[in-house]
Amino acid sequence: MIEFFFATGNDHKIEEARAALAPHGIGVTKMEGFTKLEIQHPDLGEIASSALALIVSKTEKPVFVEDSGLFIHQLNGFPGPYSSYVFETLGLEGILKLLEDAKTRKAEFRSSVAFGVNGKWLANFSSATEGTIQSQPRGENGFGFDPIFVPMWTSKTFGEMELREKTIYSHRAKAISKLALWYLNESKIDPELKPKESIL
Ligand code: ITT
Repeated sequence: MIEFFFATGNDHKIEEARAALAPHGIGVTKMEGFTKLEIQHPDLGEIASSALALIVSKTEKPVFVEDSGLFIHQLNGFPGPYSSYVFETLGLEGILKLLEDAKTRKAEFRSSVAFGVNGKWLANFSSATEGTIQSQPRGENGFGFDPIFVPMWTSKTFGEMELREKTIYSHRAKAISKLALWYLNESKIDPELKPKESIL
């Protein structure tokens, strides 16, 4: 069984990554003893790549980081890359207040995953999930903005979904699945993708 290491401080992300990678036969271990340094940048891909660069300099294991955010149309993409900070400061109520007279409640979650092995960054994968922001929070599941976000083609918030259902729609699950498909194909032809420690 292939095992990827996920450098994150968010245990919900670990659970979501496990659900997304299990169908591909890939397990997920939380990477301990690292610091995920996040630069300020409008592009999640840049944030993920620079965080990964530091981590791959310290391990040869197959490892990834994921950066994500909620981009609200009415607020010109705010909070975007600042989502974690805005969730901690304004919270759900603060965001709902900003949208009280909104002309549109459209929003999207974006995710960018950066992956490396044998001490090198190798690739980035991105995905997005469009939806709408509700006027009241609903549901106890998940984390962050889950109780106010309804993905397109459903009526449930992410907060009302079980993990398996969120995995169908989730920006993170889609980006991580792209990583899995790429890795499984490329590692057949490129020995550089196999962890050296597993070959020795
Ligand atoms: P790590 O950086 O340690 O991986 P984090 O939670 O700080 O964990 P981010 O820096 O990527 O992750 O912050 C993204 C924030 O965006 C996150 O804290 C949530 O507030 C929000 N967010 C991202 N994806 C979400 C999701 O699937 N459901 C709800 N909120 C989400």
